[in-house]
Amino acid sequence: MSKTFINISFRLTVMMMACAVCYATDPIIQTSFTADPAPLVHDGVVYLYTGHDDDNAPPGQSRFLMRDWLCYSSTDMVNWTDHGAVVSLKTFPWAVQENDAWASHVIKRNGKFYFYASVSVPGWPKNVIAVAVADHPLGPFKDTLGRPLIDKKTGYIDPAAFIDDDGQAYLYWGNPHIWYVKLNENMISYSGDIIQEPTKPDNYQEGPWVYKRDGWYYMVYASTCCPEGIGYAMSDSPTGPWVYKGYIMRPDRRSTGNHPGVIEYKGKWYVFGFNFKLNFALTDQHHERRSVCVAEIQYNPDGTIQQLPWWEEVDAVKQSEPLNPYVRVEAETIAWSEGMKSEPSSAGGMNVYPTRDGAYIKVQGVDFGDEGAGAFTASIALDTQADAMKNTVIALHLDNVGGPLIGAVPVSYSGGQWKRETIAISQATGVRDLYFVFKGAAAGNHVKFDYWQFSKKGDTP
Ligand code: FUB
Repeated sequence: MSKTFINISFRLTVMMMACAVCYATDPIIQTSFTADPAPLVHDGVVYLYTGHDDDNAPPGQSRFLMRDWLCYSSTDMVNWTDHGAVVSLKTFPWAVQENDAWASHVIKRNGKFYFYASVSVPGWPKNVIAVAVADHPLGPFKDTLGRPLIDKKTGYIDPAAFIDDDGQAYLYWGNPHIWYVKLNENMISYSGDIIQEPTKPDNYQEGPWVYKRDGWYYMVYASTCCPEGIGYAMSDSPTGPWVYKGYIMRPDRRSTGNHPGVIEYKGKWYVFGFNFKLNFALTDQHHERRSVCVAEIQYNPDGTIQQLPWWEEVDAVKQSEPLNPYVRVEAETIAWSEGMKSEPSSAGGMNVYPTRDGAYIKVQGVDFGDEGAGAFTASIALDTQADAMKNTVIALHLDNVGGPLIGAVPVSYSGGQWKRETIAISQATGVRDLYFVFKGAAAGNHVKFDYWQFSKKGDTP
């Protein structure tokens, strides 16, 4: 055996064992179909608001089925905790209730969180912009106006707010034109005329996202319908003129849309968008069942942005810090999953459940430390005494779905009530990817998993 082969093989083994390079996998949410990402950084946490394409969205382009908006959070950019629907059409009782919960944007000001979204009202044109307010990024969000903030006119979709350094806030929106207005300090009213931006950048289609970096204003947007890429323009003012600078991501036939959102988090910049990878893993028919993706972006010295390849080819995002397993972790904290769904938990927050035997969750870059874990506790529930479920376990594997087994939690009948199960653990040290594999779980929604926590060797669970 050659020395080179031994070295490569050793390096690969070390990477797998120690998770030397911990990556996210696009799309970043697999338990629901998500679209129109609107990330917000608050108190060291990324809150990712998304549109929600219903699993039953009918086949065909532009046949959206959207009734609420979801939220996920992360502190490492690869493990995302599911908070479920934080706003729904019910928040706006004056809006059409069956559909059209389109793109949203959340911004904070003076301790409050302002949620702007496209909804529809009866008649044509139908799109308007609603606003709701909360004291916390996860809500509850309340419709304080009881009517649209921006009323009917063609193209009133895809709101995005921006607050300049001088405190002036702006709301942008529109397809196929860009509109903007100056928001008042209360963020739920505006002053002056609604202006149609005269310097609409090349390829602009929809989904504007405005931010400022190093004195430059950036407008990032879904471009070139259809398919959509992500284009961007720069300006020395929040009201333009906007100068087109090119693509952050070129359009690709694999996706009709690509509505973007951009943030800076822990010193790195990220662009979010979406693809149809999960839909096309299920069927070759187009359904409006989209999935949010993320990639890191790099700036050139002149402030322009380096182009990225399409989502399926883009470099995976690096985990910004390892996950601590010695505190309570919500089971709906996921880097990647297959066959899993989430739902509101009877204990508050969300829980997850497997929809089939072999369904699994990957939690990336878990730091067990040098001494390692001695025990594992999970809050689980089972609501059936069916023979088929008698031997169900949650098997804990490291590194990959069939990697070293460090323990298996028996899932026993609890009448559907939450029950804590603790098992002994061995051989979990260092930074490793952790897999929860549901073995013996029958189809349906019977095994529920709410949260988990490891105890260090020698500590009482
Ligand atoms: O999600 C519904 C619509 O599709 C959004 O408002 C647009 O930006 C496009 O992504």
